[in-house]
Amino acid sequence: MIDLYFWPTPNGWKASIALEEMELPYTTHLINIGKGDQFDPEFLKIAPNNRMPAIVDPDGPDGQPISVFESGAILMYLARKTGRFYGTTERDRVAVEEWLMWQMGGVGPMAGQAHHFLKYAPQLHPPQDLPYAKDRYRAEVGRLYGVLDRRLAENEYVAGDFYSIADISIWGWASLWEGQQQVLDDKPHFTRWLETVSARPGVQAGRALHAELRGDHRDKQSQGVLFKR
Ligand SMILES: N[C@@H](CCC(=O)N[C@@H](CS)C(=O)NCC(=O)O)C(=O)O
Repeated sequence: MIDLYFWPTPNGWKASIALEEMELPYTTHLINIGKGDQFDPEFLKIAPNNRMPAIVDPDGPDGQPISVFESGAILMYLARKTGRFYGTTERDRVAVEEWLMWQMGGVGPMAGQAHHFLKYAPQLHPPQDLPYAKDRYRAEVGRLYGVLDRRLAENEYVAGDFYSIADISIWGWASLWEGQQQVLDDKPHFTRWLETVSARPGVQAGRALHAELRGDHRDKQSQGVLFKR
């Protein structure tokens, strides 16, 4: 059994979806980020950046336990462990890593800031309604989704004609496009891909994990822990 340290967010879904897709049994440990569980000294031993997700695999390399933090590293570790969703050739793997890094360095941070300035900051006390920041992150997410749409015009999946951990990494953030104030009318390939990936049973199971706990960080405790306000 792999131990999954999790809260239902786009970064958390990468790990839960990968475990479901790879049919790896796991035990879920909730890290309530609105209450500050990410700062628990025991959690910091496996995730020193005080962010979830993280995993502990008791059957790691050489049969010894291993802990992994950073969702991209978790995806790569699990894909190597199972030999699944990483393509089959060196060219495939390079493409998977290009798009996985594109997600980790681009879509995740930019969409995260878009959520912050479009949804969370205006709810703070006092409200932080910052038009420049809203415009900047909305536009950058739109630019990234345009890149994705053009890539998907020529490839069924993001790394090529095969489903991979790169798709898994992008899907959760992309599925929340409305909250990022995006339009998809001009992105038919993105829309087609979103529907295809959303229909996968492994994606649905990973997305459903503790979905009832999803919050909007409106309460004062969450705002204090997450935004230091
Ligand atoms: N680069 C990290 C980002 C993880 C991350 O930002 N997780 C958020 C939830 S989506 C978190 O744990 N936030 C807690 C906090 O901000 O204190 C990864 O991909 O694993």
